[in-house]
Amino acid sequence: MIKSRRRFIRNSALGLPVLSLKAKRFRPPILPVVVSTWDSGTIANETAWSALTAGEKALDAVEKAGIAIEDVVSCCVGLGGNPDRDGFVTLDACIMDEEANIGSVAFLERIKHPVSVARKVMEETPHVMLVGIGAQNFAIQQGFPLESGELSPAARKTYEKWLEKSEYNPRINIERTQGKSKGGPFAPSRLPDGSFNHDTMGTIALDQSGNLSGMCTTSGMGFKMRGRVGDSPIIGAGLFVDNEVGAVVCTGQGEEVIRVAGAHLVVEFMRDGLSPKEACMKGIERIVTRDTERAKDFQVGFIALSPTGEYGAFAVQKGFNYTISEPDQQGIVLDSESYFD
Ligand code: SD4
Repeated sequence: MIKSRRRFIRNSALGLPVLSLKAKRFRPPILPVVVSTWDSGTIANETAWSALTAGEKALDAVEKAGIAIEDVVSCCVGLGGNPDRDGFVTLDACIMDEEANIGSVAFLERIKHPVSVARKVMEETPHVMLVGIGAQNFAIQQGFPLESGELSPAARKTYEKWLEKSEYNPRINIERTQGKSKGGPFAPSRLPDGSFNHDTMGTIALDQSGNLSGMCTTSGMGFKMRGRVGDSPIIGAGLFVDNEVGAVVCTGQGEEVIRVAGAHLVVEFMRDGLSPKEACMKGIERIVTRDTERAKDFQVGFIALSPTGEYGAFAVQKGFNYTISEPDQQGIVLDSESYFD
């Protein structure tokens, strides 16, 4: 009784119809569904979609999506990514399943598949997060090969260019995602299929049994300080899954996402009855309205998926897109709406 009264008050305060939660619960689910950040998410989605339609669990599908994108030499995910300002590539990743099992690695070097190491942390250790040399040692013990640590030719070139000025400027990153940047340290790299590659890869999936899981994998912001960790490996910031409510993953300036525990925040808005897109929009509003002037200088994008297969996205700046696959259509890239034009 008290519980439902609280919900009534909360929903009324949001100006939402109180029955919306109930109504949403009866929407027939669309299964399976996979949603990934960016247009480079087509590779992740394709891989996850094959797994989901073969009847695999959402957890397996999102891990396979992460592996697929980590295999691609890109500026922002995996060992081909841009290095930190000392010239080392450091990787962050996490994974979460329908039972709130979680695993995460941060500041991991010379290991090709951080998403799989994160899953091993989840399944083989009593902990939820390993970092740095400890994470690397654990990965080696688990049979992951220690890679050379050489920068990819593209990252080497970009790093040498960056060293000329040694500037750390997230603003350039925004211009790049808006297609304005003509080059420089954050210039986009291309994937083998010719499409532009972008940032952090986050994938959330709903499997044929109606269960949700998600993963996030990244080399973090290029030219970050050595030791810097962003939102991507932090459960509740870069990724959050509540099987009854929804799954959310994000990309962009990690510091701003961590400040508001972004992915968890958006899931909680969904718990209050908002649709995935409305919840993403409210999450972005929360980030922007802390300091609207400063928000003009960074990008954050959320994607969200509900247990009934409804999805949505919202970003601070325009230029964010995401890839969806569902029974009627696969590998479709959608442009997100944004707070700023
Ligand atoms: C980070 N969120 O390390 C990641 C990077 C990213 O767009 O998504 N860039 O903060």
